[in-house]
Amino acid sequence: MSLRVLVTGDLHIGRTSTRLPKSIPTDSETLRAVNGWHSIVEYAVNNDVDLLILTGDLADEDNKFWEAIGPLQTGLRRLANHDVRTLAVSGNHDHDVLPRLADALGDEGNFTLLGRGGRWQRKTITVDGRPVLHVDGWSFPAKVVENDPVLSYPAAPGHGVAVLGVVHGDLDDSASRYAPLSLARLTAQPVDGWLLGHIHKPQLYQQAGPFVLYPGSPQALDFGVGERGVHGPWQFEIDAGRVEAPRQVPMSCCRYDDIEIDLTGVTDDAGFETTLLGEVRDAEQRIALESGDGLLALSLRLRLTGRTPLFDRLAALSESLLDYTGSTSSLAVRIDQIQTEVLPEIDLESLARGSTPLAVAAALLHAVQTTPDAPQVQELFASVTDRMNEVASDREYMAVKDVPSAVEHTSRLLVREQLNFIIGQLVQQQGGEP
Ligand SMILES: [Mn+2]
Repeated sequence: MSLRVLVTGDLHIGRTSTRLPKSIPTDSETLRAVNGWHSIVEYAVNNDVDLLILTGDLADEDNKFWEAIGPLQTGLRRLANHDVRTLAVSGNHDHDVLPRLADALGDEGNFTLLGRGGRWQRKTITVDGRPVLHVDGWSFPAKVVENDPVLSYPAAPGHGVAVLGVVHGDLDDSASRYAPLSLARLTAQPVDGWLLGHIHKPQLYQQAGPFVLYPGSPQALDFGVGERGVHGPWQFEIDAGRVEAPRQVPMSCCRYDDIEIDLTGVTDDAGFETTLLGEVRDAEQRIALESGDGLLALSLRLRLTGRTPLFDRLAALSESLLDYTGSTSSLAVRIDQIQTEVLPEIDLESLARGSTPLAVAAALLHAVQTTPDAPQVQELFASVTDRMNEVASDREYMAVKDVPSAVEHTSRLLVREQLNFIIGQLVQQQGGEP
């Protein structure tokens, strides 16, 4: 009497994956988030899934209602025809769309929207007339919810039947306007597991007490913080009241990733080409293995690091790499960006002595690398972040694409990149080798 559960969320039907290889046209059907939904439906039908749980933000926005409703309806009917039940909660993006969808479906579709209007609701799943799982769900009643919905969780006992909680919200960010959740409060509840939505990065918290799972978006959509790495729904079994730990089913048709390539020891042009090509091919193979058969497109950002005498010619040397399209016919590759943090072959610490511009820059880079939490370094990151925000919100730059958003991660990268560049230039002005 086991029950197979598949869980996913944050599909954002209506969006399209971007920054992918040129061989895949940007208007290709393949890249639309809705295809992630179709893949999940097919997987559920072909793999004896009994219950599909959706953790909110299925549709991107209210104005995507018509784009989302057709495929969702078709998919839910197909699932119902194969005896797959579907439960969902709404998130901040589809607080309005999902209730309309549930009303439009009526009794067909074997679909239940749980916790309408922000009121917890329990649905009991039975197999052969016997209860095997209680699912407690809460749906976003509006675009913004400023308090933790788990505060009103009724925590009804399962009486020997497994219990799962489903809610869309922001974990451990108490200032969030999207249902701030607390890991401590979640794990203190008498449930076997929590299934969450909102964060696109897949993440499983396993500790004493119930597991807490963000399944993440099933299809990666861009180079955003949560989109890198493997994406797909998660699966687990429930047997005799026991809930297995969820495991991810890699499914996304596209993948975004960064790789770091250390160029220390690379001294000539041929060595540079061999090293880069070797590293990119290794990454391709590793990623193809991890990502499952559905992977069609890979977009990579390279970060070049280390010390090499080629440091001042890297831009020219790596230019042709931007035309790279992959080493197999089954996986199209795009090199999206090449970032360099490469120094000439110098000893940073000895260069940092004194008060010349070069010494000051060298001391700063040394501090950034070795003591990133020092007040002076933190101040530098903060002022770069402020300046980046200023530029990003300036009217003059509104039309410019790819102005990086000033998250701490980007400002740190930018500081390191620029210090490397400045030091490289100053060393060169001094006549090459220091
Ligand atoms: Mn959300």
